[in-house]
Amino acid sequence: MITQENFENTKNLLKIHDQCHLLAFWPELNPTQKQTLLTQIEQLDWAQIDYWVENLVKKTTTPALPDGLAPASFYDAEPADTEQQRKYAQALNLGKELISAGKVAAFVVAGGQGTRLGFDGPKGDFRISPVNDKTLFQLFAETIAAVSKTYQTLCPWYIMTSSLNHAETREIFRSNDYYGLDEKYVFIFEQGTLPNFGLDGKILLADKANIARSPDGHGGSLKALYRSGALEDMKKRGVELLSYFQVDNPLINIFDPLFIGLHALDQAEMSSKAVIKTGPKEKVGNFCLVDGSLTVIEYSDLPDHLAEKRNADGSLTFQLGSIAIHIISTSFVERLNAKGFSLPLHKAVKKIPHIDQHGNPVEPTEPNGIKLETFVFDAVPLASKSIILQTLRSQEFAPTKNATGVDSVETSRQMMVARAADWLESASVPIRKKPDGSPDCLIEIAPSFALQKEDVKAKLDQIPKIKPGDKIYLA
Ligand code: UD2
Repeated sequence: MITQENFENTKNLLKIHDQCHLLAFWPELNPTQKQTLLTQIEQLDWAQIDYWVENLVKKTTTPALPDGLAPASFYDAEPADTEQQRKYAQALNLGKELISAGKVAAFVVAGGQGTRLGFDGPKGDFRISPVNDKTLFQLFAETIAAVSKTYQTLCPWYIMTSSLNHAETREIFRSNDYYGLDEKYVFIFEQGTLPNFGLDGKILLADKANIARSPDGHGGSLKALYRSGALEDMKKRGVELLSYFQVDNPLINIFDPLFIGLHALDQAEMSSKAVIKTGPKEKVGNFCLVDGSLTVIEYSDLPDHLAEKRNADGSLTFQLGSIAIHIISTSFVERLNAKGFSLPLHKAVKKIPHIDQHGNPVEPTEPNGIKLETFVFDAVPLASKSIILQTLRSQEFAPTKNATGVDSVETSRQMMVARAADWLESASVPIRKKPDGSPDCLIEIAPSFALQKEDVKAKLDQIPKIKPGDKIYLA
């Protein structure tokens, strides 16, 4: 129920923050719309909004990075010496034990849409696999099923969606019968949103009764896990570690016992996988030490002179790329939320549909407003301990970002075929190559057939002779 007092309080609040236009269409709204709008206004973080407007929305300069950035240290993909060999072996066993004990869950952030792919829907529903045309969601589900079978457990799967695709994602899972997984082990929850701003600092209206908002970034996952009840659900199940990954990476090794084990052995709170960057400006985050504290600096924020800086041997000084693969301890998420925390906001200038002061819809053709979002890797410096494990790009990172070109559907499929060929060749299965070195056939290895290279050797009797031009599906 809206009281006059209620309304007056809101009006005053808006006046103090110079956002009175949000009530411009009040007389035209019906009671339900009025209630909706008042609730939306009340729920905004008014303690922060003026700060955001002054320091982010209206600011055209980017904040300077601290001096003295140093490269971060990391665990090599292969152990460097015998001492490390022992540690990796111990970690591998511990990782396996933790997975078997049901203490590790899969966690995918899937709030993004397939817009850059030219695909109108949740990105997880994009068909990516090279032979059987499976969707990203299906590949992940099959991996989780195969891991559960191998480790004789049931691995839960947490899926974060956004306001853009929550209902649709739920329906995709329902209509695909949860891809054969037990529905009780699939927890789908929605991330939060943040208001959109005009370049003048005014909050935009989507229509006369609704504030324009957008998802709060994958960093929002750390709050959404808590608010949605997912964390509570994990506690009940005894889940202690989350294997965090992005929806666009079909090569993800969701349950990597070595990574899980190193994180646990070192008592880390949030750990990361890294690849050696392809070049100074590859579009991945950079692992850096800032005053001794591990921090990820997005490629767009790392100045050229640092991105280009090289060691005496010619390698990049900041060579470690963040590929958005993390192990996150549930106790860390709990600790952050229990005492209250906020991640820094990053701004993006975007085309944002809204209504103007006359109530007419505006469909911008040029960027006209600001979206704010948080990045999950900004939680790394908040962790009491954080490790990095290097991984091989060819085995684990094939982001599907664009329709064509770099990090595209095409490169992602090529990498899936190349990895499958590599796994077969490692078991001495001959594969003919084209002059450019890529396999002269299409191969898809389903997770049920092999989760890792070593699994292939045990199934040699199931592999047909592969001829150039073949399309082979191994399941
Ligand atoms: C991200 C990383 C980049 C690198 C790269 C690897 C950032 C800012 N950069 O690049 O450093 O690791 O990935 O592929 O993250 N998502 C949500 N909710 C949101 C926003 C995004 O769930 O509000 C999900 C999205 O569905 C996807 C992931 O987060 O799974 C990454 O989003 P992106 O594709 O926009 O990330 P990108 O390309 O900026």
